[in-house]
Amino acid sequence: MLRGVAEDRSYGERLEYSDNRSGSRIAMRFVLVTTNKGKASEFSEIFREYGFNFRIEPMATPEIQEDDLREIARYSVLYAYKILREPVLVEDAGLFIKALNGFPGPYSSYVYKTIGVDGILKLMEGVVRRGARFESALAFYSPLTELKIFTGAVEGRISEEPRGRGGFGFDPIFIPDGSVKTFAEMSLEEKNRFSHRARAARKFAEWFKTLKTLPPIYQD
Ligand code: ITT
Repeated sequence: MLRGVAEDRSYGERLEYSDNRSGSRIAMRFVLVTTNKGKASEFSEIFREYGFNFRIEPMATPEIQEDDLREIARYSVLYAYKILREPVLVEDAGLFIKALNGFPGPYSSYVYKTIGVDGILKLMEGVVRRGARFESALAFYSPLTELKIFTGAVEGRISEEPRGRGGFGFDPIFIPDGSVKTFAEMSLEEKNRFSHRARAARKFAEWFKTLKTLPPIYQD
């Protein structure tokens, strides 16, 4: 079985892995840059399935004003790379509500911190068509691979009231299509079966694992 290293300095978690076939450590590794612990847990769960060798760096990166999440992620990953000088992965995500013409979209982080879940529910008072979608844009940069972007999305609707205690951000008011639960009522594994982040993360992971046949991008 192939295993990897997940090293999380900031959140106090460290997992050791080795490649049982050769007994050697895997040299390919990357840094996941995020200040959001909820995101970090969701990514970790998926990357663990793939046995990736990564660590989490809670560094804040500037978020440029842009409508396109991919552009925001692209800017952030290059900013992070210039500081860390290691293969780096960042995500920009957002909630797009149809009745609000896509608001809060790229401004989700700011809107969550200011008006929050209750503010969104107020804006949605009396609104019958409650369709919404979460989007995720993942940007990876290493000198060997250059810049790569992976996206994921999940359609759903905004609930009438907040439900559930799990997850983070707008999870208590988002019900993905195919479920009656909000994301906050789901376990992490269950949310990962639906979420925008999990979809983008799996696309990245499927691509990243093919790099194992290329020269290592990072040596211990
Ligand atoms: P980093 O940039 O440090 O990764 P952040 O929380 O600022 O953390 P984003 O800019 O991608 O990350 O944040 C978008 C906001 O959208 C986030 O703070 C949440 O409020 C919301 N959001 C994104 N994905 C979400 C999810 O899976 N569940 C609930 N809310 C989410």
